[in-house]
Amino acid sequence: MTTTSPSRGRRAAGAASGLLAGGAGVLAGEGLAQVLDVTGPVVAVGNRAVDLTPRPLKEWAISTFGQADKAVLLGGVLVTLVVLLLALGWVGVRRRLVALVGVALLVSLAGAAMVLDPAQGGGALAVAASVAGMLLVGVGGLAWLLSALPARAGQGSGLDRRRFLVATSSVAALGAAGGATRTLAGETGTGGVDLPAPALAADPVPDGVTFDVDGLTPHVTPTPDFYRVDTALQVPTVDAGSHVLRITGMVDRPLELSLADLLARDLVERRITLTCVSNEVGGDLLGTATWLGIPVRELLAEAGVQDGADAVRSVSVDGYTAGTPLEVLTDEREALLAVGMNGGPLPAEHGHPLRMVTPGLYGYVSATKWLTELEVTRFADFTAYWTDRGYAAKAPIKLSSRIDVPGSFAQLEAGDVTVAGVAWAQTVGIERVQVRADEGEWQDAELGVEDSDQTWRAWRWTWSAEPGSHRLEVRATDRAGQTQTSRREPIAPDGSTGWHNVTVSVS
Ligand SMILES: Nc1nc2c(c(=O)[nH]1)N[C@H]1C(S)=C(S)[C@@H](COP(=O)(O)O)O[C@H]1N2
Ligand SMILES: [Mo]
Repeated sequence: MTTTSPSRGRRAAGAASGLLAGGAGVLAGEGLAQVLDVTGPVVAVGNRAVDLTPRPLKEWAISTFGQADKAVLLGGVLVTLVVLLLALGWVGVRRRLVALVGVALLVSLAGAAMVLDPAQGGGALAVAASVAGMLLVGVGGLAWLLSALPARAGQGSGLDRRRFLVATSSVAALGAAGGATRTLAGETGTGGVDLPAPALAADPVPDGVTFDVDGLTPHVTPTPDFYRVDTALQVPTVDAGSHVLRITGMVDRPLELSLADLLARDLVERRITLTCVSNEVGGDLLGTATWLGIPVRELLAEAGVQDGADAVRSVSVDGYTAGTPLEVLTDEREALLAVGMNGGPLPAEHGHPLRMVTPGLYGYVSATKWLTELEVTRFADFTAYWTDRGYAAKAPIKLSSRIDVPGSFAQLEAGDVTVAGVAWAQTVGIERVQVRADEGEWQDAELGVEDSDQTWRAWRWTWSAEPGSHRLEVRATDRAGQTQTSRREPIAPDGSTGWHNVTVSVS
């Protein structure tokens, strides 16, 4: 009898072997990486994928999936991996070498991503050991499974089947051990920072800063509700005890400051509204927190900035970089290196243990989280993460306003309706907010008491609503006399413009 092509059953068993060995390999790599304290293969591959994603796709992902964009990306990476492993196992029934080389290539790719990961703290040896574990379990496991595959599905001798069973359960056990190690050892904290009381506490929030209106954004954003935007697939966990900030570049005296050195200084506390350049008109990628920190200009003065410098390049432990104009970091707006947020230490997602907070500039050029270095330099001499992707090098926050209530498509009853929201023009201040219905006359809204020109300002207006469908619009004027333009600009390259509007129906 001459065998032609392998039976479907054998092919399926081969595909399953590919998935099992590959999956076990990944888990073994994850477990080893966890124990050896290096970035694991899944996150490393995901991080490379984030960096390689073209900007339009990234923007589409953020606008379509919002804060879930990272979960979607990781899901995509995993689905691709599963499909490749099934295919390689299927092919491997006939061409074992092709399958083994294929899996080895996948492992090498993951290994390369691990080596290139900017957050890769652990040593080369630890990375090599994790990759070796993946190779051993992934490639070795697949070779064993394929060789133990019963000759014909359903027809193999009892011995054949037992051999295959031993192989599958051994490979599965190795994978399970890796997965369990990963899960059990995966809990890492960020604690260990005792923040001293500020030398200069924030002024109390003035009475009347906001209005008692359901749905109106609170003046200070609770930390759990504070928006988060960063390129890190896995929030970096930075050990506060050994963290060092370096001030380098065009300075007379380069500085190296531990967190303890920084905390020994006079800390100031201020409320500042942070804003993301990706905030669409009407969007919620902004928030106000009480930040505790050290004025950047004091540290720059100590380092002694040299003539000719016009920029500070900030660097994060995760490899992210940003460029901030030197003048902004040294003027009276007093940008901070923050160690605390809303009365507690910075949470990991918001940059623990140290980040920049710069009033008046979009976050991508001024709010680097997990900060490790400030390099005094010239804009002509470097580019940064987002400027490499087409965003502007200089990005002051644009004057803007938002209607919080009523929401879009709200169903209202005729009569007096409260319309309310926030407006912001950080470092300039809000002078006036106006609202109109159905392109009628602009009406002045009532403003909340100003906290400072570094925070947003609440507004409220009472509208006598009549039955029908209506469109409400808002626009703000800043203290420099500039009124928001109606022209709609996209978020790239330096922030959106246009008037926010909501359509409501009144019965
Ligand atoms: N290390 C690092 N810092 C970063 C970013 C980042 O991707 N990586 N994103 C910036 C952007 S675009 C914004 S808007 C702010 C957001 O800060 P938050 O996540 O604390 O709200 O962080 C900035 N700092
Ligand atoms: Mo941002």
